Amino acid sequence: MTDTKVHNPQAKYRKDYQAPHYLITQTNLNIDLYDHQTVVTAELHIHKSHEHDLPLILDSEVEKVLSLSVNGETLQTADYEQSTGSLIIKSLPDTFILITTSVVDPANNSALEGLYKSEGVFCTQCEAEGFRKITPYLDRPDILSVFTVEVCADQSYQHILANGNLIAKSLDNKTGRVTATWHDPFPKPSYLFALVAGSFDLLEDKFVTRSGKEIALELYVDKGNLHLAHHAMASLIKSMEWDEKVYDLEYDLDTYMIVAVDFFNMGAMENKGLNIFNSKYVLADESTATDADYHGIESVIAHEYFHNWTGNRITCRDWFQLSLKEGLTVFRDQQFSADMGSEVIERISHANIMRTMQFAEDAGPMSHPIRPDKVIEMNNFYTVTVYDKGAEVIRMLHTLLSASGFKKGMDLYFKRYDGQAVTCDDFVNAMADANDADLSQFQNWYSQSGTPLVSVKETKHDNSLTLELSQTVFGRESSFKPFVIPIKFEILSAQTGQSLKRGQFILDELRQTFSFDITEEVDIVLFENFSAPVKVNRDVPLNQMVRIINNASDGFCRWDMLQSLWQKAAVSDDNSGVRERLIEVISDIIDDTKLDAAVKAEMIKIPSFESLAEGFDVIAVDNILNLRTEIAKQLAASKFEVLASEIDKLGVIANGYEKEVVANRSYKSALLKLAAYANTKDMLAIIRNQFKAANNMTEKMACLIAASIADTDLCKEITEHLYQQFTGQVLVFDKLSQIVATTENDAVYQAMSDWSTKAEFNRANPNRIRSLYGSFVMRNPAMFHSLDGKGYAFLKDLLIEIDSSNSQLAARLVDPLLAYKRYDTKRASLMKQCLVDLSKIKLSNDLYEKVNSALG
Ligand code: B3K
Ligand code: ZN
Repeated sequence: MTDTKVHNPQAKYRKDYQAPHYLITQTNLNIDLYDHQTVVTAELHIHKSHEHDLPLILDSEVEKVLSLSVNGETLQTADYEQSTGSLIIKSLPDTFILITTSVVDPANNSALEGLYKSEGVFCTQCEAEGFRKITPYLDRPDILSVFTVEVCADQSYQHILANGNLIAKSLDNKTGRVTATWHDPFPKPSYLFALVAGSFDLLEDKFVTRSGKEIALELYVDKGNLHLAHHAMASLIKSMEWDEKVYDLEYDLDTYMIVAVDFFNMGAMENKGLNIFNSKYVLADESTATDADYHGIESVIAHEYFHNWTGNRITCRDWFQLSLKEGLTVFRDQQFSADMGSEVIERISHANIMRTMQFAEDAGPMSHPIRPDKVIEMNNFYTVTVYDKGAEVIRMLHTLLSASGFKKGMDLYFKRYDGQAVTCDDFVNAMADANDADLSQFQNWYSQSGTPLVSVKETKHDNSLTLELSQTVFGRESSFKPFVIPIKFEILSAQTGQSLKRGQFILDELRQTFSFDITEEVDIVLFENFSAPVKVNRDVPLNQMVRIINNASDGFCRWDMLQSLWQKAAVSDDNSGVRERLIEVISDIIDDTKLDAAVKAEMIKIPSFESLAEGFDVIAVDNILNLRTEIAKQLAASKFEVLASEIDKLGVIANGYEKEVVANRSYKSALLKLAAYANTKDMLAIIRNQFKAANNMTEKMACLIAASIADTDLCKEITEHLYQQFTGQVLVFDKLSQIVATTENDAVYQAMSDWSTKAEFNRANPNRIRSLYGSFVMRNPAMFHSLDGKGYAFLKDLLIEIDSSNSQLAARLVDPLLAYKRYDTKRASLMKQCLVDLSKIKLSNDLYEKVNSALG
């Protein structure tokens, strides 16, 4: 079975939603697992939702349907119709039991959607529309059914798991096959169905809920990896505690299971009671995982856990409402991470995601509202817009209604809709009703795509400061409806730097004026804590920028104004003096001994190519690349002594994942990376010594990254050293792949080709492809955008290879080509040609939708 679908994909529209004509109250499955011939028997208890004579149209993408019966009577082939993607049965009674028997081929399922087998493990991924690949069904999220599932497999599979509670397990001695029966008492949509059969090591713990119920926690990992599961388990327990404390939400089943698998298209999946995780988001210890990995695990474990209420207990009516569960759950996991670590660092990282990825998506051909109106392939809409902008929209509600108002809204949402499949409107209405607020205009965030641009003009009079604000959306100036934009602000004395006032106001008209009674010269800080996902057009004089960088109370805003200064340097003439000023400011930051280590690390980082590109209408690739290296080199040369002594002072940092040591490692990594631009003998010696002394992966990777900047040979030497030390450990291999793929010269192609012959590199595994080739296309702008077009052609060939086996993966990797219109004519035409070439071959729905929207 491949994922390649017929080539006339039909779009679905949100406006066409119809309530289901049939409902399935009970779903009893028998799944007889075999590598190529798994037989799935589904007993579905169905009734009509109202009186009608309409046919039952099941979604069906199984290999083969063997038999069908209605109320015990076998259907003849004339009684039903099979067309692409569906199975249609006519003339049905009001209530009936439908039994279907069909066959699937898990071992040949390289798309990793539906039921698949990889490396000895059977597992499933059903969201969004994968269940129809397992059995014919009404595969839509508003069909909620109680599932009982019998899974039969050879007794060599030690663990046979499905959602809910294990109610029976037996072995047939004659056949050597085990049958495990699972029952999930909570009605659920098919996308939350899961099954796993394999042999694992099991880490067990327990959690006692606030009301005294004991929950068994079970974490299944590949044999030999038990020692890598403790951080994930600790993260789960923290998540359970946090959701009780902050939202009064307790877990509802008796067991919470997490299984880590190596072959997975994304991060993880929140199946009811049985989360399936990409092993990257479970396995970690200090010697193999970095602090970033630890953070990723903690936040993904939390995210999937939080879905139990925001997603599973209350789910989406249709897939256009995806942000109902994803935006809200991302917001909740962001709150959790901020509580576990640092709010400022979290906001910096989310603002970076919004600016480098979401604003870019919104400026490109796949731009869509957080609640899309039109979809061809649903898998294409698990986007930074639906997830991250969706979370920013929820955050604005939290800001507008206050933390306690937001909590009241959440309480009402759970009270009203528990056990139902609902819409984004339902969510906003619960927020409005609980607070007696009118949120009708706020809904514009759900219906309109594009990044709002807020222009700010400030005028100082004797006794007042006036801000004239306006909002617009590029390309839709005359047709968009104004957004409700909360603006958190601070007013600083220009002379003393002291904070005079902090608060928030709301921009909700096209143009609005706000005045403050102020007599002295002041600096106004806007969008504290990134209070709205907008671009800001504001001409801040250099001196004022610097004062804000030095004095703003909000660490996020100090960082933010520094990013604006970088942007200004990127677009200004070399002789404008902006670069010199930027260097001065960063030098002062480097010298500042009072700054918090984690924030300081963020402030001395050279912004990514993508974040500087965000300020350009036509992205000036070479200018941006040059600016980054030039400034870094000048800073490294002029501040080398200080950087080196700071690295030295930090010394050997204690291991552990406590906030303070993580901050120190982050600071040290940033120092090493910046100092590496000095590529002097002294620096090479520092990298060598630091590498030798490092006793955790965070510091080792920091040295490797520094070496990749400073010296090719040293980089190769450290890569080889780590490869030898961790041979066979694929998660470490992936880190090294990223370094190989970001080599900034033509040797990168040979290096990637050599690297891909290593035993660890399995082309069927999405993690391997993403770490090597994904890093090349997303993190190596110098080579990907090289003017000879080689980078683009490389990606095109890769997409052709991957699309027929794993279309979801291909559709993720194509993104950098879609934005061709934002590049200079030479690059744009090379990129476009690749898309044109792709459009001429038979593509999956996933890739078809993206390529065509870009060319259309
Ligand atoms: N809900 C899943 C993502 C499913 C992606 C389908 N292509 C994980 C998450 O957001 O928690
Ligand atoms: Zn999610």
